[in-house]
Formats: sequence, structure tokens, C-alpha cells
Amino acid sequence: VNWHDGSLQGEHISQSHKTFGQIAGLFQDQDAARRMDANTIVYTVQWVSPAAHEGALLWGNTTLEPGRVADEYFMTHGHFHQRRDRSEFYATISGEGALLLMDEARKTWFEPMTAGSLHYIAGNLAHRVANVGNIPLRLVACWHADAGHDYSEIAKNGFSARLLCRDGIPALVGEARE
Ligand code: PAN
Ligand code: ZN
Repeated sequence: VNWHDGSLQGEHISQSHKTFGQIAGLFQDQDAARRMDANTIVYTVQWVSPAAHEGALLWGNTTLEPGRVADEYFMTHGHFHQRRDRSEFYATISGEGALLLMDEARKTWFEPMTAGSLHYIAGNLAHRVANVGNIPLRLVACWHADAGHDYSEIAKNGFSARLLCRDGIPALVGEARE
């Protein structure tokens, strides 16, 4: 992992893109979503996948493009880990973002992401990143090889709050519960 730009070097590097069409249903304003180009790449993920074994750690990066659907910032799908005891680190390389976290009681909050910020994501928290700036948001992640990705709760019910642009500033809007 090159810590200056988040790039990965070496063997066993995989890459995947997420297009707007693949995540359009996540956004609040579905009329605005229908007006977007489904082929737009919203984010790209790269990861190093050596042979997984108990205790192994994986590294990867995510590059999330700037953009909005009406007032809602471009964001990743978001997920829980299948194994709720598998935590993760996100480190911000460049750009301005927000890390949305939601516990299993569906309480949502966020941490601001700026170049150099390191974020600990406890194993039982759903996590999603939003790009609140004007340039690509690049982060590096480190997680357990056997964590597994559970997208079902977010696909079905989303997060309990959304990060919207209000008067030019990111604001968490929704039923964030205490
Ligand atoms: C990250 C995420 C990546 C893309 O590598 O998988 O940022 O987000 P989604 O998986 O929610 O589409 C990670 O959290 N790995 O565990
Ligand atoms: Zn994760």
C-alpha cells in the first residue's frame, strides 16, 4: 500500500467498479435518480486478496467520485460484516468525506473524513462513505479476510439517516435514534 496515494502494488490485486445504475435505488430522490446516467462510475474498489486464512488482514482502497443526486451526496452501498466481531480501519488519503456508522439498533452517526484521518469501525457497525467535496475521495481500508459482507439490511432498509447537503453543508437527516 502506497500511503501517499492509496495505490496498491504487487500480486493478487482485484478491482471492481460500482455504476450509478447498480446503486440508484439507495438514493432518496428517485425522480432525480432516474435522470442520472446509469453507466456513470460512482466508485472503484481495489483489494489485495492473498489466500485467506483465520487471522488474515486484507488491504484495499476505495475511490468515490464527487457528485449528488438532488441533495444527497454520492455514497457507497454500505454494509455490516457477516461476522459482527470483525472490525475494520478506514484511512483517508485525499478528498473530503463522511463515514456513516449505524449500530444494530439502527442508530446512525458520522465522522468527518479528511486527508490523514483514521477511523476505527467496530465489528458490529454498518459503514458507508459519502463524498462531500468536489474531488474524488480516496480511502484505504484494512479488514479481516473472514469478515464477509452483509449487504441485505442496507439494501432493504437503508441507514436510518441520510447525509444531505443543507445550505452547502453536510447534515445528517433522518430518524437517528438515541
Ligand atoms: C470496503 C468497502 C468499499 C465499498 O472495502 O467494501 O468501500 O463499499 P461497499 O462494499 O459498501 O459497496 C469495506 O468496508 N470492506 O469491508
Ligand atoms: Zn467493511
